[in-house]
Amino acid sequence: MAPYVRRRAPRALLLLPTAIALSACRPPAGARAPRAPAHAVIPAPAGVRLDPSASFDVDSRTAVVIDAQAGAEEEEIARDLHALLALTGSRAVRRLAAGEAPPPHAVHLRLDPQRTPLGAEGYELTVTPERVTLAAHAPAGLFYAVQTMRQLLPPSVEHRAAIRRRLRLPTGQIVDTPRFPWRGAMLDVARHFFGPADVKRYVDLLALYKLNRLHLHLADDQGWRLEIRSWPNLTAHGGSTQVGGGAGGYYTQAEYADLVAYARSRHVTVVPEIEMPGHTNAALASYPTLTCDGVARPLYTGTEVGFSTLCVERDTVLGFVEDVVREIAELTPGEYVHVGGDEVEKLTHEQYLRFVERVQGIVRQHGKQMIGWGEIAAANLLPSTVVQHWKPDSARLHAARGGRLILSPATRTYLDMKYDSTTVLGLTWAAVIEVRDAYAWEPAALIPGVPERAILGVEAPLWSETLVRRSDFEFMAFPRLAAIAEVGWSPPAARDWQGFSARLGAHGPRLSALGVNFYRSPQVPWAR
Ligand code: TNX
Repeated sequence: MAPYVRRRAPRALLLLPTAIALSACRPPAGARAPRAPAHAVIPAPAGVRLDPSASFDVDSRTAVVIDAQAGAEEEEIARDLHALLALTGSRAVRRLAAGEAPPPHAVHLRLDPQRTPLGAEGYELTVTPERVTLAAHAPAGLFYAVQTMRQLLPPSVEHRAAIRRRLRLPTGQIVDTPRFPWRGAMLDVARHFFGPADVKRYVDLLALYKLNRLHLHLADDQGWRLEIRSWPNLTAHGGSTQVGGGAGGYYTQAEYADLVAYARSRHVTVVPEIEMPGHTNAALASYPTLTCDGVARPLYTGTEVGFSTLCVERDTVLGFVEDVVREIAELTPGEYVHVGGDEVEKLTHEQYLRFVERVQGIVRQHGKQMIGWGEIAAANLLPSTVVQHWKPDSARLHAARGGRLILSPATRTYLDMKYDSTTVLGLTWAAVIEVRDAYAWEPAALIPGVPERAILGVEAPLWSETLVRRSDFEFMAFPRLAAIAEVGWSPPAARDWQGFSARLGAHGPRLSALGVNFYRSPQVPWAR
């Protein structure tokens, strides 16, 4: 039996919602080793009933089946599940004939048009000893049902070469929908550049925790990382270095499109960000026409902020913004374009607000919704524009006008903050953030006067001034990103630190099997 499945428990307890079922597993006061939780699913599902005294065993008889009328997305999800289970008896996903019932030992994936309460991302997972049924109203829900099933299986499911790999699922039912539609992670590929393979790997890990937005910070003072065909020097020159003076790099449009498609197949929407009018030194180094004095700036490899700005009143600058937004909008199927807008120190407030409003118009003309950091809320924004809160600032103004916020409080969600004073990587300007700090906060109580309905969701930014390699950013992201994922997905009644830390402890072997370089926080009872 999997180490994290409680061996024997009174049935009645297992029929309660997650929080109650988990609190029943809390160790008595004074006990040292916490008992294994009833399950180790992160984020905690909204409703769980499990009976681990019986199980569905994956073996040579197991087949993955889809309905006769299943579409391409369902089939792809089923194929991924088939690959995860490394089924030996059946070579492929089987499509049922019209009206055919799923055979015994089947794992059956089905979209059900009747199940509207499950919404765009909810699912129902039902396990009996004979069959597993994953049902959803939409493909993303089926995808998340698979992620939950994966986490109910032992960590060896993450490595097909594991010896004595015995895939067993506890019986029961999970019915689950997310609290917020926006559950994001941001990766700064501008300060240090990370190639497409590293980013894809991050997407895979986001999907495991049901995160659905990857915000890519594509341009900053130190580098411009996305090819813009009408302004080729942005990447040719502006992409040629990074913090510390390394070689930098950039994504061609084909690489970016491939990344977007890869993320999409994992139900992650890529949100591109081009910072403006500040944080633009790489652009100012590439094109002197973007500066007020007509002199190109030198490339910059330090970590100061606030010193650069586009010359916002020049026509060439608005033409530049228009070209960049147009090319990005064409490449990006998602609804959003992020334009930064933070930490502008070299313009008057009036110049800044006027520029933000003009950029909003350009983004809208290209059919996208604008997102910007908290500072933009002082401008005259459309309610459809989204403001990303990161420090106590003007974001609440936007909620007051009916707009929505993404919550990224730096003291809770900034994955570039150190875990404690001994962490080698990262910064400390906002806080040191242990795993419990990242977990134990309530979005609807964060900003006085900003109610739940004004909150689109949560996002964890990972700035890369001190992060050079993939293993660096994984160490800062994990396990705190799992905490943020639960803040964004789980209903408040299903959340508590004791339960979360016990479940997180069981993810240690899973993250190790996936090869993730994660921080072994002393706050977490890691499974061995
Ligand atoms: C603030 S958060 C910034 C970034 C830095 C980060 C470092 C925000 C909108 N701006 O430019 O990289 O702090 O933690």
